[in-house]
Amino acid sequence: MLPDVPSEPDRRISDAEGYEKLPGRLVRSEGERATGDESVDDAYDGLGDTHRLLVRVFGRDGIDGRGGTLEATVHFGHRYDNAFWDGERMVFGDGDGEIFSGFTQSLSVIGHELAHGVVEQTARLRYQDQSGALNEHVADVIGALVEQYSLGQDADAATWLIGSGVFTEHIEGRALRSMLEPGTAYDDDLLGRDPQPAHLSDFVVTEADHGGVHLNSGIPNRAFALAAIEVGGFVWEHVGRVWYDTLTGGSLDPDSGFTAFRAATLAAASARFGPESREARAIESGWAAVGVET
Ligand code: ASN
Ligand code: ZN
Repeated sequence: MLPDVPSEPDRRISDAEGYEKLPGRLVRSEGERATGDESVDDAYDGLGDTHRLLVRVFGRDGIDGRGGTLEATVHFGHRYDNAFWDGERMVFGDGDGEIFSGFTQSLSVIGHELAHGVVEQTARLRYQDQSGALNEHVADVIGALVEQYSLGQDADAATWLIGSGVFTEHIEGRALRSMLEPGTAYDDDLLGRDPQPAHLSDFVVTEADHGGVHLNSGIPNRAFALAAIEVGGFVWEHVGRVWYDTLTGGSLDPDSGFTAFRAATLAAASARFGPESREARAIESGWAAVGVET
């Protein structure tokens, strides 16, 4: 049940002031006015947007579902080229100014990092191999949904990009990843070409990056985007809802791979919309299009 009065977030933004030391100095707590530091204020607003999606659409009060504080640190490290969830907080670097212009500029990145906290509290997908790619995938789904919900975009209007705005103008690229067209987000002299696979037959077997979790997430990402577009309308109302149900429904275990995850999404779609529903059929064809079948 959704609460009658949607609960408000409780945000705390800290500033690492260029050091790689956490949590940094607390610079903005809930209800305090904008600081004028763009990274601080973008993080504060992005956490608010993500909280709004979770509470209003999914009835979940924040990362832990109990209104716990949303903690973030900005200006982490010197020219630091990443953002991450450390198990307790979201952490954002400023970027080196040559490739990356900062990580709080993208709402989908903020939603992605917060989502890692939600996954840790729910399905606990192990951050290795296929379950790790699914962990990355679910974080991208929530990142994309936050952006779509905040902008009021339907499946066709959505960009399906994760991290647009994080590259400087020197880079030939649209974003970190494309959920709809994995492998096409960037093609740059310095960075090379976006290495994400878009089909199970191109699954990347590697020791690096916990078994290629940021690469192989392209496969479920595309299944999700295709299913969402096939249904049409606001994604958070149907396929997004099914994914949230899958995450919280208790049928996944930490080592679930693509096949088990597919089955869990189909069961969740049947439970919410019916086994012969448009939603269930679209999800089935989304998975088939990327080569994930029974
Ligand atoms: N930005 C990356 C992520 O959230 C950082 C990492 O690889 N841990 O997935
Ligand atoms: Zn991630």
